[in-house]
Amino acid sequence: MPFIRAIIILAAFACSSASRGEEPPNVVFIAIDDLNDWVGCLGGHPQAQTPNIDALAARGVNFNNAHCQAPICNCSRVSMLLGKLPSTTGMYFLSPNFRNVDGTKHEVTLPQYFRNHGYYTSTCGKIFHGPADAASFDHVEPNRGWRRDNQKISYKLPKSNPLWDWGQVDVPDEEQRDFKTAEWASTELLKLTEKKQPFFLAVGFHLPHVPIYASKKWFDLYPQETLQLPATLATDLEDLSEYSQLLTLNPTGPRHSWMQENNQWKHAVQSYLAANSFVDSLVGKILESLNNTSAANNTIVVLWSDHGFHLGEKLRWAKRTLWEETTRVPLIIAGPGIHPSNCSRPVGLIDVFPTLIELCDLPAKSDLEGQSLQPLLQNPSRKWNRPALTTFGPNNHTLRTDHFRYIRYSDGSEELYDHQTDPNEWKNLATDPAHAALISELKKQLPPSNSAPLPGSKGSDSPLYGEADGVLLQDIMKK
Ligand SMILES: [Ca+2]
Ligand SMILES: [Ca+2]
Repeated sequence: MPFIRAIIILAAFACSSASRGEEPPNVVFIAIDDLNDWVGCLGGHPQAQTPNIDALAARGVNFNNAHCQAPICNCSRVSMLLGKLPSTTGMYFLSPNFRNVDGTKHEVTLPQYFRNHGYYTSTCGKIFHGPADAASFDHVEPNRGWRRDNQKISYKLPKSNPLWDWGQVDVPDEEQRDFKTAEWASTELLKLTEKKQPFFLAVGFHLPHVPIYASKKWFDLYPQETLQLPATLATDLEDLSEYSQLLTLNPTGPRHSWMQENNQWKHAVQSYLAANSFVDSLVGKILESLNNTSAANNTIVVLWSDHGFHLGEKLRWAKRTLWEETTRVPLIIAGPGIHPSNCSRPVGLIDVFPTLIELCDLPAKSDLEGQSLQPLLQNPSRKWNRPALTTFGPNNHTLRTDHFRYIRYSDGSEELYDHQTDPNEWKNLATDPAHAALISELKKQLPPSNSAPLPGSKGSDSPLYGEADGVLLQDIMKK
């Protein structure tokens, strides 16, 4: 089998190279877990310091209206890496692993597609939710380094997931897991450039996912005395359906009222910004290493996060909403032939798979549901009538256009926000007759059918279940 695979790879490689008459570009694929728009180049928090991500954005296309297709790790990553919508696969929650169910176990992932077409694929850190998919990579580097221990340093939240913690740690940066990942990737790049094959290097950072820890150096960037908190509106939830309010309550995270009463809001914001700056420095470490190789001018860099994160916006914490602070993600594509610019057209992570195929001149894959962003890479302000779709549980969808966000839940309740006048999504316009025609048009663009959750999904009985622990949110509300 290895021999046959080698023949296939050589044939694919030869064909691709012959048709192009040049070396195929390499891909460096950098994922950051739970990073929202609190990045300098996205402006989500006015004090965010991320000079390395900003520098990457300044030499590539910064998609500043990019959105995930699902608002939690597993289903977001599966959607992106399989190039299929949650409503198509039935993958809506934190489980199952897509390789463990009949409907998706034979799917070819993004890195696997590159592997099948002559690329050497190598990875470390969190790309897939859970262990790296063995079929996708020639090499999987194990995680190393400190991530957390059992000593919580902040507060014990009532009924919370043990991962929920934040604060400054004394662990040296060099001993932490994400640092080790970046260190490995920097060395791996040197090895990969010596290979005869093009490479696809996938690097996944675990921060700023909870527990949100960073060392003093990064906390010192954000003194609490001058730290700005996100804007909130005390009456914000009053124009939402009960379903919306229930769905968006994280079953394992803190309540906003608890964060305020325990004087932890500012501390958590500080921790999140500190972790972002730490990860940003590690992105810089990888890109500096890349720049020191002969592959620098022939490598496409893609940087993305699997979904955003609320830190009090709309009186919510973490993800699991269909609002801007959860759906919006960093997405930067830089590389040969890509001219620097900002693109504000709505796009999705699902579009990355067909984009990379086109940029690397691999054969088109006909079953992908995303759309190549190559036209926007060439002309970022061109017409683009495709809204970005995000789904949380069957039949709960949101569409983001240039100007609006429309949400429709499975109980029929709706929300509409005008981002030109209301970037915080405070005023629900869905019942305003002036927008009836717009809503009618947007409704037509929702998936016409929605697959049932895959067997083995925790939370499959109802999207109102928190899949992490099977607790019904209504019960949580009563506590
Ligand atoms: Ca995540
Ligand atoms: Ca409101």
